[in-house]
Amino acid sequence: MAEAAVEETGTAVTEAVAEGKQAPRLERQWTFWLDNQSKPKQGAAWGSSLRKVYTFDTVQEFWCLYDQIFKPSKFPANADFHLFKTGVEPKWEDPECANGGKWTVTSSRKANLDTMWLETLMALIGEQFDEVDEICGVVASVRQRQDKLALWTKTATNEATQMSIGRKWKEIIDVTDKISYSFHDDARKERSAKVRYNV
Ligand code: MGP
Repeated sequence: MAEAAVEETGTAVTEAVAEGKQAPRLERQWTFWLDNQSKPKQGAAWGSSLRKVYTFDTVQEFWCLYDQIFKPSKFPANADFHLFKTGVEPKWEDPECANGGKWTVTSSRKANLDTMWLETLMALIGEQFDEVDEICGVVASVRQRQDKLALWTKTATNEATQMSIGRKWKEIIDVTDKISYSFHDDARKERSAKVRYNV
């Protein structure tokens, strides 16, 4: 889907929701972001194509957005999708993420990525994690070789909390293979950050 179409759909969702009855509010606001690097500009800095797409706080808006835009399998390789708490930017530089890290799960089947992504989105907006203050958001990365999903959390050094989140996430996305946690701080220093925890 072209960027312009994403924008148009966002406007249509706003109008549809405005016309509708008062929808029940979610516990908090969430923001979808998109980084479409399928046609990267030469020499462009990381993040130059990262854009905030839509902020919502009702289930109604969530389903409109998910159905019409945010199915990772619809996108070409090298697109990243994000759902983050509103106010937190999906960057290591954000104060909420700066001392954080991420649990990562890989998927070699497109359909699988869509399913895990949707299960994770529903768990986040439905506040299913006990350590809710520790969650920053989730990123789906569409890649030629292997798609990825990463759950970003706030305090990387808090091993007990991260392990608990990792276990819960595996249940939610129905994964039995080991998943691994890396620190953003390590990723800043070297291209492939070492694994700090496994669950
Ligand atoms: P990545 O996309 O997190 O790694 O970072 P991945 O997914 O293993 O690689 P990919 O090739 O499949 O995308 C890739 C590179 O992007 C990093 O080495 C950084 O140079 C840059 N980068 C990624 N993130 C998330 C950030 C960020 O938050 N801030 C900055 N400054 N650079 C980043």
